[in-house]
Amino acid sequence: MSPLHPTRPAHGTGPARQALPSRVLILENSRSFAAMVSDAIGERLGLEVVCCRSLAEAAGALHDDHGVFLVLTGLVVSDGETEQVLDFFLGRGLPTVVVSGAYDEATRDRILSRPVVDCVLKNTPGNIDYLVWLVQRLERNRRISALVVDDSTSARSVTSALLSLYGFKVIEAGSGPEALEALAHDPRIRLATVDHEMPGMDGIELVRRMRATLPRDHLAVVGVSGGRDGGLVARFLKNGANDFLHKPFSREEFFCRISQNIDNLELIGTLQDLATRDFLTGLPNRRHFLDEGGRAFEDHVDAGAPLTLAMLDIDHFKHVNDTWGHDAGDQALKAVAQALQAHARPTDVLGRFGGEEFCLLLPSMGEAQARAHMDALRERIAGLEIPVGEESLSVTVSIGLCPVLYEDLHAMLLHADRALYIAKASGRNRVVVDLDTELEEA
Ligand code: GH3
Ligand code: MG
Ligand code: MG
Ligand code: MG
Repeated sequence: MSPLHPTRPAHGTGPARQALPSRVLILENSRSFAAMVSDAIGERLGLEVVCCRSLAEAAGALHDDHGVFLVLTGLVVSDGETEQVLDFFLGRGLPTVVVSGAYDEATRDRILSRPVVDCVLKNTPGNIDYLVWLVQRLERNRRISALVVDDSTSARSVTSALLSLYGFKVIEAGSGPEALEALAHDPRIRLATVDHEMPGMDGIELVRRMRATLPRDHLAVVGVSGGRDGGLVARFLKNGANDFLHKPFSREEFFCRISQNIDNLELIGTLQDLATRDFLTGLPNRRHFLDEGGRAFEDHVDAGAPLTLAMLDIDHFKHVNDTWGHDAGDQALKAVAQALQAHARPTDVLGRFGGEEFCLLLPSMGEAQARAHMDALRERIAGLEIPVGEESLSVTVSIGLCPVLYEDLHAMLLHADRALYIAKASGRNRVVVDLDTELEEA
């Protein structure tokens, strides 16, 4: 694998969310508008909102450790107007979005001459949706690194300042080779703006090289140029750029383009998740398990390392559904999936194999170790109290193990299934290891 290829973070594991401030402050003298925005943000994004009606109140809310990462503010409150309001928040270094009922051109220009994130018009159709989107975008940007590639120091700092304003962590590179070096070392870079006119390696060549290792679903690339060469945009796009910006660009155009590209990247991630995850439990689905498991199998064959496959099946699950109802059955499946996930080591490959069947592939574990590891899981699952209304239900699982690397993963699955069948037949709620014998012809 090329050294440039990033190690992809596992699904759902990002930098810790709780480490970042997560409150939104709204300064607004209309109680009804503030309540509408605050409810929408709270309900749809699960973020805490602090509503204030004056600068004095806002000052009170912004005590030490206030946890506010974003301000949405009107321009007129009882103790201040436009300039005082902007000075108040910008002076405290808080990312600020202005939400106001009306702007004349001059006011709007005056506001945009200050480093505010955006100007939003109040009381227009769709504006609440836009604000919710904006808050979510700015909240998420904080976990994304952006790379600015430009040989001009001044152009680089303008773009960097904008990206920082929108919450991204920014990394700068003054040339193509520097950019490739940065990408090789930081898999969190998900966005790059690339100037075309650079000495040595030009922007198009750089994009081509980036794409050799970084596909579109990992890195969004926006080409930038001040040139007027009509064919340039097409060449950027054909060589792998997602989008293009002509210099000089307006701040608002820049923000829209960047956000759209990041949104797309996330959308692809979500779609990939839908294709590889089981909807009910969030575990990898059968197909994904077979793909990942197949790879792990090959690695272990090559390395001559031990590998054990475990197949789990919930006991008398039909009876659980019949007694408690299908919804309670679903809750039980989720609880078992959670226990599995919590019990698995980071290197284990797991998946929901079918209805109430799960698989776990245990790298570097031979028979004895795997048996102990799976027996502990069996006990853990038997100890679960799964709430159903006022009551709770419990379930047990039977587990079949195949500790031998047969010709492929499929063969290991057949052997684990045979052991599972024996576990069921001999009383359930137990772990059985497959005998190292030929399978009988079905
Ligand atoms: P055994 O101990 O022999 O495994 O008995 P069992 O009842 O668990 O096995 P059986 O294969 O007869 O029944 C499996 C049941 O799992 C039947 C099916 O309705 C239920 N099931 C499969 N998928 C789901 C699901 O997503 N949600 C719920 N609630 N039930 C499911
Ligand atoms: Mg240049
Ligand atoms: Mg079954
Ligand atoms: Mg079953």
